Amino acid sequence: MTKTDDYTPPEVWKWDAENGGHFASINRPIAGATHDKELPVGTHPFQLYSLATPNGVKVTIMFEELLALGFTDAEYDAWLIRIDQGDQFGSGFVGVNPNSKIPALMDYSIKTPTRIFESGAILLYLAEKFNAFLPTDATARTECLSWLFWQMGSAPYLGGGFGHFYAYAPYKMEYPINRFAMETKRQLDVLDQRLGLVQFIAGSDYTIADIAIWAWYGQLVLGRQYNAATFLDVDSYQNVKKWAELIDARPAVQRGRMVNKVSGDLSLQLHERHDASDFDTKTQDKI
Ligand SMILES: N[C@@H](CCC(=O)N[C@@H](CS)C(=O)NCC(=O)O)C(=O)O
Repeated sequence: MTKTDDYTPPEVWKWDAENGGHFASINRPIAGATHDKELPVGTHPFQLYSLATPNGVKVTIMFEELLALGFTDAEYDAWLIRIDQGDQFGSGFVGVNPNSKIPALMDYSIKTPTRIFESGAILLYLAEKFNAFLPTDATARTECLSWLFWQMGSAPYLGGGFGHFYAYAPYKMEYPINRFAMETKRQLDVLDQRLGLVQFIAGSDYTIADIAIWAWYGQLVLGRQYNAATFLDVDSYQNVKKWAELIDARPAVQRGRMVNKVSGDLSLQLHERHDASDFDTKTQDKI
């Protein structure tokens, strides 16, 4: 194994703002707003402040699925938060999510407008509010929530661990890449074994657990994350792959993926979403 042993931690860690890496310019060891900036508010009951990362698309997919089911009260405005430009540190955004991370949601449909942050909490909030994509039977509901929380606890090893060291760190380091590739593959095997037994993660129905897990692990096996499909041999997880393709084909998933997207094919980028017709008229190839 390649070993780099030229670093000895100092007695007390100090912030080195110039430490390189993909997110060096936005990472900092303190919380709170860096500047005053109010958030825009549109006309719909829900105001979403987000970006089409895996955590972001969980919520836009959920909204599009709810609207596809006919829940007109799930209409939403999706505003773009450019995390590479520090929008998550504006005072308005920090008011909705003190953790300064997308996605963040305001529900104005109730007497006391309510903020919801953390993508898993947002999925659960919407599922309970509309009584959809969450089983009502107690055992099935518990299974669904176990997998939802599994995703929330597991994905940081995939994103913050594997993805960071494989794709974003300023140079390649064998030890962390090995450690997090092993954990990511173990997690894929957990899913592959589960999906060998059931059609959807929580059982026979498509739920918020599928939406959350697909956003990370489904997109990983579809080759959309970190350019790592070959390295992780994602084709060896055939049950995950078939499930991922099934979900990928859902029209609401395809729409949800477009919202707040700022990279790739221009016809699939809808920077802001304020109306269902925006998908036909406001993608980046048309404006
Ligand atoms: N556990 C959080 C994670 C959210 C998260 O990490 N968001 C990232 C983008 S995927 C972000 O906003 N990063 C900006 C930053 O770290 O400053 C959730 O699921 O909502």
